Amino acid sequence: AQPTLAVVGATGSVGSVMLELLSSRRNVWGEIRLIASARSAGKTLTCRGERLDVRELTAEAFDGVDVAMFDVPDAVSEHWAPIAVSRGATVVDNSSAFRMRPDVPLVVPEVNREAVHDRPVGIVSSANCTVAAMIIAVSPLHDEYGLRELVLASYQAASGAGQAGVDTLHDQLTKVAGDRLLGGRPGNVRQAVGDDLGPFPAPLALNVVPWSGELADLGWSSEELKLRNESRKILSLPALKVSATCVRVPVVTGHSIAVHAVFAAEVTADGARQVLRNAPGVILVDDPEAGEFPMPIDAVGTDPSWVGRIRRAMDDPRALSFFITGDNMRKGAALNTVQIAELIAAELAKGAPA
Ligand code: 2RA
Repeated sequence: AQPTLAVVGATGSVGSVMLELLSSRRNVWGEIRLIASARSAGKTLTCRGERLDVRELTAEAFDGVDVAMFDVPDAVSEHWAPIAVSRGATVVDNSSAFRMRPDVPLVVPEVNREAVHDRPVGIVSSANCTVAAMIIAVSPLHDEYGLRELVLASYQAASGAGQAGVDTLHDQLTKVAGDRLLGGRPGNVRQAVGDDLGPFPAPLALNVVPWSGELADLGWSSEELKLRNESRKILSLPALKVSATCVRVPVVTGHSIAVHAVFAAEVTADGARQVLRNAPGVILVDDPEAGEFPMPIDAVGTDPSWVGRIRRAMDDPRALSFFITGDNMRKGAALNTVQIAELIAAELAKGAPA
């Protein structure tokens, strides 16, 4: 029989993308069980053309479940993932709760799919949305040229902060739209937006906010440390030098990252394009003269990382600069988690030890 899949957080914004993917990808699942918090339980959602009732998150909800995908806040994963494992499920967790634990693999299938099979506590973590988009392009270049350092600037969409982020951006844009000069007069965006900041520390409309996540050590944000720590773990490069600045931008969906990568070997832009042209999960869009760039408005709703603006550093033949955009709700969250779950389903189908 095909494995039973649970979707925990099914009513959330990432959860709904998971259901969409499960309905459009080749089906490898038997029963699909939708699970959510008590306040969201009882809703009925559609997946694979079936109307499914959303069940409340309880221990019993995991009885008979082979694989459980979680897209819930860190604290909820922290508490419930071990319970799901104790009821027999293998957990694929999209929160950051377990990502840096040495006994939990952190996986982006295009880069390190083999890590899925070594999961001593029955949990596999999916990577941060910005990391997932970036690492898919950086990894093949590392394989070819030997990565030594990453200097990153992210341009992260409002939907990375959930539905609240999207609603806040929409409300703020409504308030600032219409007055063509508003963005050009000091202080007026703050005045127009008022105190409706939602999940952001400052107004997002007509602005960029150089912050994502929570305050961490030495002035770094938690998001910037994720880009450093998760990249090191996924690439197995514990000494990789990473410096990231994570910025929220007034985009609904689509995270972008400007990358400066320093390698051991000399690189050329054409050589890098050749490597990326054949890389899994990458679309090369690199023709500035024709106005072709990786941009959120094109990447949204698609699976790959869109990569362009590839050029060799003017002052270092071992360094490349380039730009990446990916749909943070799909490959950044729902798709990466679904792909990992499918790898586990394939393992179960072969009768390997779950
Ligand atoms: C964000 N990467 O964009 C974080 C969580 N999705 O807010």
